[in-house]
Amino acid sequence: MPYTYDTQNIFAKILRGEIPNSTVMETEHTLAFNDITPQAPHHVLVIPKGAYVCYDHFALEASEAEIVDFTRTIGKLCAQLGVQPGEGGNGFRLITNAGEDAIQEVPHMHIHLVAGRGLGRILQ
Ligand code: DGP
Repeated sequence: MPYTYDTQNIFAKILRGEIPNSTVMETEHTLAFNDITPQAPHHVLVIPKGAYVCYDHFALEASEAEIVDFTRTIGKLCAQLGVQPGEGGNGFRLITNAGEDAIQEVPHMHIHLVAGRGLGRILQ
């Protein structure tokens, strides 16, 4: 199924600089900024700069350089926030919503990085 990217989605506007954001980290292919409605002391949205609708679109069609950059940026963010469980932090959770059933609100691929409080179980 072809992916149709809406260039007017809010994250596309953020990437074009049309809407302000609270940037936490920026690399060649990736932008990370604070969620406008934080659900935890740390709630960062990590997005590729490329026009990908959702996770599967990104995973299937992004270049290896984009995927590596994206993945490494999340690792660096965990280090910057001090939440790495192997390094004395208390841990974190990554969430990506894709499509209707998952209630994806913004149709530009993003991963929520949430940390800083007990997060409970999400799957039983
Ligand atoms: P999702 O349901 O996974 O598509 O979550 C979208 C998230 O985007 C939601 O947690 C709120 C956040 N969000 C929506 N609009 C804006 C915005 O203009 N700025 C920022 N920083 N976050 C936004």
